[in-house]
Amino acid sequence: MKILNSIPKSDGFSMPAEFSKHYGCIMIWPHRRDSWQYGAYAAQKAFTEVIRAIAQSEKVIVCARFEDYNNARAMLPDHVRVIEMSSDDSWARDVAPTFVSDGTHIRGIDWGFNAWGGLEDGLYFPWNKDNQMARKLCDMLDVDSYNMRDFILEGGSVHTDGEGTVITTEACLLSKGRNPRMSKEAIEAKLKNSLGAEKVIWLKSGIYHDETNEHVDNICAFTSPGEVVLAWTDDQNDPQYAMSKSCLEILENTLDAKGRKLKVHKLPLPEPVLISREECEGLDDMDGEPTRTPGERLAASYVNFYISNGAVICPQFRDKNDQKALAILSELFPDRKMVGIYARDILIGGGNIHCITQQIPYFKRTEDMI
Ligand code: KQY
Repeated sequence: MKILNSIPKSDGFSMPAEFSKHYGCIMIWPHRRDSWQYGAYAAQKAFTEVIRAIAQSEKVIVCARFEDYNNARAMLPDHVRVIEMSSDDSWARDVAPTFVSDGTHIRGIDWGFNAWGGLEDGLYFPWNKDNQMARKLCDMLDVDSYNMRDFILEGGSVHTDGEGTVITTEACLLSKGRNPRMSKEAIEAKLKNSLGAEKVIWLKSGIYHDETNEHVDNICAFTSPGEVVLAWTDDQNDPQYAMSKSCLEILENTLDAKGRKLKVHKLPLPEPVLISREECEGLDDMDGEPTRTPGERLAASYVNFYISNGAVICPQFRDKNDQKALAILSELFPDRKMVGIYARDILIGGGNIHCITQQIPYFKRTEDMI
């Protein structure tokens, strides 16, 4: 594995869309007791359901800490690979590499990770184990790794159509805790050069009360080139209404890199999901501040789905819109199975199914690889 200081776009590499063919998926076994209630047992069950669903159509590699290896190995099917790796928490989308491809080979981008805002408004300290994961995973896969640790970015803050367009949010990428000395123009140039893109669409905001400073992967996602889903509510009294409406206006009035007008499909939101007192009591206090308070609204959204080779794995909230969301997605992904997974125990941690997964694009393995 080489550590590269060149620019992916100049090297002919770009980020493929999530809906193109995968080699597999990386996930991390949940363990952190201030993220996952009651010792993370319920989260481990929910992660296992997600892993099983993804593993039906692609390889899944699960990183587990030394302390968790035996339990993870026992809970997961044989065809899921479990490897020992240190981590601070379990958000593979944000700490595993963002993979880029030249059509034959892949390389991983190793962004700087500071727990969604560092000492400014980050969510835990320290985060050094998470920050090392991308490079270690490239080493494990024997793919070269771009050293971009001087630029703070999480995978959940960008989506691409694989045809030159990237979508992100200003609320996240221009936040004070990430790259405060960079202008919007400089950040846009960095995204284009790293992800091999021509156009960046900047949404203003994401999902209300999303503690990542509103990652794009909870509000908007590409379903095919030129088509996106947008998390939506018709309730004008909900603070989410103005946020989603502003995204809609931007998406409807921007052309993508290929000059197409985007087709926007509204994906309804569930009723607000509030954390209960009992759930809060199951969260350890590790830094003198409670992670959550009873009645707090969680950032629930059906947009936080994962597209595997054979299925779309979508969070469910036991809400009246669960079936509606699956029906809309099944129209947009006619060749994939829809799998709904009850995801409250993932949501309590602060993200959802997309946030705990990172796809590895399809590539040809050479013989001397492990
Ligand atoms: O990508 C995400 N949504 C991760 C959120 C992490 C929250 C930590 N409690």
